[in-house]
Amino acid sequence: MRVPYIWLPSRLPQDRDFNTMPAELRRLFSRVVAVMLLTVAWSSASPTSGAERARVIVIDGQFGDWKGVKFSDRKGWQVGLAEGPRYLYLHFRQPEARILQAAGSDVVLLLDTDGKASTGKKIFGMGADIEWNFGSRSGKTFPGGVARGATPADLGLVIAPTVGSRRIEIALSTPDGRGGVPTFGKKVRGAITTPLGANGLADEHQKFNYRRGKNRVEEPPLIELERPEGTLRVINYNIERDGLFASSRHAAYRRIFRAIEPDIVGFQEIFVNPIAGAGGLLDQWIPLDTGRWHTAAAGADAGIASRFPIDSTWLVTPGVDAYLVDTRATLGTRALVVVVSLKCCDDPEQIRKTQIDEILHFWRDAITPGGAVSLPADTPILMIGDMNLVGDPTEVSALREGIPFSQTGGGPFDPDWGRGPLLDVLPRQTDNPMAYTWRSDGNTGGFAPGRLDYLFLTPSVLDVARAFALHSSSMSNKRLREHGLKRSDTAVASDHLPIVVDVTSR
Ligand SMILES: [Ca+2]
Ligand SMILES: [Ca+2]
Ligand SMILES: [Ca+2]
Repeated sequence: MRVPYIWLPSRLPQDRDFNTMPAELRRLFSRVVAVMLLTVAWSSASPTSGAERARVIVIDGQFGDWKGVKFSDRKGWQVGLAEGPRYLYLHFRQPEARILQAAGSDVVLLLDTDGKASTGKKIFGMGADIEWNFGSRSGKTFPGGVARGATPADLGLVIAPTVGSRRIEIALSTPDGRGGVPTFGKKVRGAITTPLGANGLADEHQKFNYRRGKNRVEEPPLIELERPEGTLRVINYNIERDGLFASSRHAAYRRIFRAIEPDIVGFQEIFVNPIAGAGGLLDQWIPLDTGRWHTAAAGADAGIASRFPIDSTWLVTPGVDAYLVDTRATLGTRALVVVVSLKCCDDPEQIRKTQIDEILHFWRDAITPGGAVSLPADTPILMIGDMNLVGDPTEVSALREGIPFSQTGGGPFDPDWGRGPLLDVLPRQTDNPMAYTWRSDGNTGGFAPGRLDYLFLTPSVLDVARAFALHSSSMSNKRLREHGLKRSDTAVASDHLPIVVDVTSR
């Protein structure tokens, strides 16, 4: 079991006041905002395009969906609530950025789910039925007035983003009276506070009230699993410590691969098995009309399987490979696929930053004449993988925008062939208003599901036709039947979900 989060100081660069930034930083900040707008535009346009736009909230670390939801506000804390058919959604803005699930983060959520002071823990004039400590990643419910330990899975708790942020959005399941989730009544009360002072909790706290039915939202439309005609389907799949090769998981993987039918698969966590073995399994499960699946790996961990020939392979840095795939049959050109497994968790964060710099060094070389590697201009590039981005949010922007941490490899550059930043595709689950890609119910660290896996691509030469994460547990029986899946399949296969993008050449 690897613990996927690390500790970082709570104050992060985005706390800086925009107006006091030096000009260079302001320029950088404007670029970040532009990219964020691009990402929001994509994520809000894709699920609703063509259909009447219903009000939806997606737990994806983007906050445009909360616009207009009323906030309580006291001493720099703001809280807003909404509810959908399956979840209660809560958004809060903190006085400063935090990595919420890191030891030393000191935010506690109290929720009086039935609005009755007579049930739950008596505190701040209410009866809190759920207490969740984000920093220690532990919680309690109070059935019959007795405290009982609760996990994120017990509560259906999902948190975004996984990187440090001032703004946080969470979801809690609302299946009244079922499982470990306390009953939700007509009125919900709560408080966000810190575990200091008397009572184990700070006197300074942000209280809030919510009347059920006030901010109702819909769930986003289902995303179809089929690959749109004429597109190239690229998926990323962290297979959890060679789990693809465990025969006990084969039936689940077979159903998943048959439901998704990828053209190219980027793998992570192939440690001891040969990548050719992955190709052999795909030959059994989703055989090609002619020939066999192509595979390549430059080292352990990352690897690729492809319907199309793989012309070149580079070891970018340990855990990161790049492959030139002959995708001329669908894209009209070859594509570079960078498969990434960044250092996780307890490892020093500097390792991950060094890996990011080495990726950017390779990238700049690849899109520039001379040096060790040079691609034909405007070659489509995808970067997919388990990024393990769980700390400093600038690790995401560094990759997307081409901003190395160290100046020794050169300064910032535009990774989309000199035209700007990469697109962060940000797929959400087909049948769930969530964008998490990692979920390990009962993990000893108490971590809530989170977004660890990413798909980035060069938007000036690639269009996205469809994108999603497959999470079988949140699909209806009808949908599971339609796609030949079993409810437990994605959880049996891996602690990561497969994430999918269908692209065409622009
Ligand atoms: Ca959101
Ligand atoms: Ca109560
Ligand atoms: Ca070059």
